[in-house]
Amino acid sequence: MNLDRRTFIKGAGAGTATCALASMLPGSLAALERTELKGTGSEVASICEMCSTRCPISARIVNGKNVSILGNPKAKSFGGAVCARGGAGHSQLYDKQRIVKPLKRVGERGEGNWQEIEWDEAYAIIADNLTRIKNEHGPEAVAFSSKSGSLSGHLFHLAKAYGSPNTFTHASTCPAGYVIAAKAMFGGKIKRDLGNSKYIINFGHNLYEGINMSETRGMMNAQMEKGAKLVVFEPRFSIVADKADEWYAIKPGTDVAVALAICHVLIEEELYDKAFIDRYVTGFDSFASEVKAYTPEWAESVSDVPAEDIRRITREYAAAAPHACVDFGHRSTFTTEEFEMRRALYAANVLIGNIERKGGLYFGKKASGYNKFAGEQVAPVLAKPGVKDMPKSDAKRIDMVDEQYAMMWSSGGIYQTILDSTLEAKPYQLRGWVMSRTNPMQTMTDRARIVETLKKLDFVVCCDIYISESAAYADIFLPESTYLERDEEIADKSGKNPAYYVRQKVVEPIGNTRPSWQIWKEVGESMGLNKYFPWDNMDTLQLFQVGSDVALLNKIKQDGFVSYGKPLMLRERAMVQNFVSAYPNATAPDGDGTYASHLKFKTPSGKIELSSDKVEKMAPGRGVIRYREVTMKKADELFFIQGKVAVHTNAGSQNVPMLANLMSDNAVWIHPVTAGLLNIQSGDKIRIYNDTGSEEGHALVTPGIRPDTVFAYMGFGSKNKELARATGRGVHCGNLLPHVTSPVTGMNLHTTGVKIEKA
Ligand SMILES: Nc1nc2c(c(=O)[nH]1)N[C@H]1C(S)=C(S)[C@@H](COP(=O)(O)OP(=O)(O)OC[C@H]3O[C@@H](n4cnc5c(=O)[nH]c(N)nc54)[C@H](O)[C@@H]3O)O[C@H]1N2
Ligand SMILES: Nc1nc2c(c(=O)[nH]1)N[C@H]1C(S)=C(S)[C@@H](COP(=O)(O)OP(=O)(O)OC[C@H]3O[C@@H](n4cnc5c(=O)[nH]c(N)nc54)[C@H](O)[C@@H]3O)O[C@H]1N2
Ligand code: SF4
Ligand SMILES: [Mo]
Repeated sequence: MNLDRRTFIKGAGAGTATCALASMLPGSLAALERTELKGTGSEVASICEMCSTRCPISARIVNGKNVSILGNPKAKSFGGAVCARGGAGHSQLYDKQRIVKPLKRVGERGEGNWQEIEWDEAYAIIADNLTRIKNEHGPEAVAFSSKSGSLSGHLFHLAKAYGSPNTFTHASTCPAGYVIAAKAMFGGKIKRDLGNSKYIINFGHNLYEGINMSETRGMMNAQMEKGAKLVVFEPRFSIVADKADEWYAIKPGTDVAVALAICHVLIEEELYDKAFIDRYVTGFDSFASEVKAYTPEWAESVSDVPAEDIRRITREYAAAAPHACVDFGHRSTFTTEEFEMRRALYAANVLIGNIERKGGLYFGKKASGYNKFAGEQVAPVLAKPGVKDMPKSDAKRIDMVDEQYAMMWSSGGIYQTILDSTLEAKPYQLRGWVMSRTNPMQTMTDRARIVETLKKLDFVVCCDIYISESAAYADIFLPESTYLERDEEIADKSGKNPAYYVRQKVVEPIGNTRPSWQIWKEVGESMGLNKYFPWDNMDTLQLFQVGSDVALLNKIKQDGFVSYGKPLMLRERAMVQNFVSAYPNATAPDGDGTYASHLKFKTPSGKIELSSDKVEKMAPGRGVIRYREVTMKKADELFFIQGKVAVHTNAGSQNVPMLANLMSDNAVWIHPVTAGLLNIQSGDKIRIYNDTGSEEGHALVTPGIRPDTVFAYMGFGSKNKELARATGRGVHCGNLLPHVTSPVTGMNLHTTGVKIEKA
């Protein structure tokens, strides 16, 4: 076969990102279509929730049944496509193992005995218990947690109405590292324009498996259509590594050394953008003096990446500037030095001045700011539903974010402190936990400690669509309607120009399920908190958002995804000119034809803070980005790292029939030399263990990993009996991860040490 690299990329990109459904699942889907496609069909535009990327979709319905899900063609950057998981939405929807009636636990927590009850009874039990805890211990004794999104908005509204400040999203298990680092340096979140990048340096952002449709497609297009070069630093041969021009098997946890060495070369060889630094950056001098020591030779000794390659790659990167980018990644938690790592990656972008340039980093252009530039109302500005005079809690949060993690947003919080508060009364005793769309047993750390926590609490409520491993320990289980059965608020999806989209009910709910907004409102009402829930239903909320502009609401619903204006990057002349010619009242461009003078940062100095006094005050010693050695494992252990797989979402999709059919197990990747020393062959049963836990699984012997490292896809090996297709299959990562919290970001750590032996 004569396949060149581009053909490979094309094949892989399609396989992971778009075509897995079409090419790999003909059996079940085709069968469904053959039997169902005879009736009248229609399409509903909505939003996927098979992962929290939340892509715009178009769902096909025949005879009242959802038969297929495609991307919404109106959302161009998503390419009108969904990934394999997005395409499997109806398999989740119609899964017979989904829970469609509220449940009450009978017997011990986690024993797996349940009794179906009516919603009213569930609400009454919840109201009794939450009211009792509030009266006896104060409302702060109950924690509320949910993956962020519409759901968390409604759950946290209930928390506020009830009086508890203790709300948590998945922040400290996923995005806090890169978001907090961006806050420190740029004053807020920043995006990457991979699609227009000519040179991409990637530190373990596995976009061809950890899929985000628009970014995955962006990177695919950059590589395939525009000839972008991709360099990947990754301890294992991931799919992104496979599709890269160059792959370096970096030692786990040493990315910050290589990133700082790149900065060192940029400064030492004067390859950085001096004019940009002078105009927009503060703290350059102290940064430059710190990185003097971080030579490529030093970085090689730390990371195993050859010094000469670091120098060459840096020169190539600088030559492609400003249309080049060091990808700052997504899931962090590789080491306790996440904050330094993400800041070092951002710094390598700042130095080449790629901010608000094509192929670099840019800020989202939401309606209000965009309209100001345009001098007219190009995009509608939506109202935010809210209630005045919500109760204010005087209690401290259990994670003490104000004192310890001042840059963490309070609705995010340090999730894992729920364990410390419950088990050690730190800083005070927690008594109840209401969780929704989250499965901490798998996705936090130290599963055994979470079991203890859930057993010790007075009262636990879980809202999910399956009895997840965590839900298995609930007292009351509330079955949410899946995303294909519920309406939600209009959501902002702005990129380089404003855009909105909306989740709409595709089919009527199966069984007796309800959407989150309704569940948490009704729980509130059952506790007598009616005045904090003045809206009737989702229609009322949507109408409020659009200021009763029914035509606008209908347009957003009809199209599913509505984009306004023209893409705008403030330092791209052609874009600014395009913008100005479209809007006669637009702000006048600068002398050079750009909006460069309007680029401001919401930091204390109004500039990019390469080094930061604010950070220094908050975390002494961290004002300037610095390398610190971290110990992630014992000398005789192997690094244990994890990642996403293209056909599953975290720990939430392993029971979905179509996806379970594609993959139901995670092998442990081991290098042949290591495997040889341990007398292990591919397929052998192995035990993987450390001081935190022990798991049994099987080995995949592959040269695609460093000899000192083992890898497993996360989310497998559930231990509860309710997830029949997923339970007991594979290695449970959360059972092997100790409970470690990183400074500044509050991230919990997902890399640790393990030993392996033949089972
Ligand atoms: N060891 C290890 N841990 C990790 C990671 C890792 O790579 N390794 N990755 C981390 C990352 S990046 C993240 S984002 C977190 C994610 O961790 P979590 O936030 O816990 O999310 P998920 O595992 O995606 O899914 C949580 C639950 O949502 C349920 N669910 C799905 N749809 C719905 C719905 O519509 N309504 C309701 N109520 N429930 C629903 C699923 O059944 C599942 O039980 O995990 C983190 N934890
Ligand atoms: N198919 C699919 N897509 C997803 C998800 C999913 O579960 N499935 N989840 C979504 C979510 S919530 C998120 S946050 C994103 C996450 O997307 P990514 O950030 O790409 O997340 P991961 O796959 O967890 O991890 C990244 C890679 O880092 C590597 N790695 C581990 N340790 C190190 C290290 O020290 N250095 C370097 N350089 N690399 C290391 C791992 O081998 C892994 O391949 O994906 C999203 N998209
Ligand atoms: S990346 Fe895939 S699963 Fe996630 S929202 Fe998009 S289509 Fe759905
Ligand atoms: Mo995530």
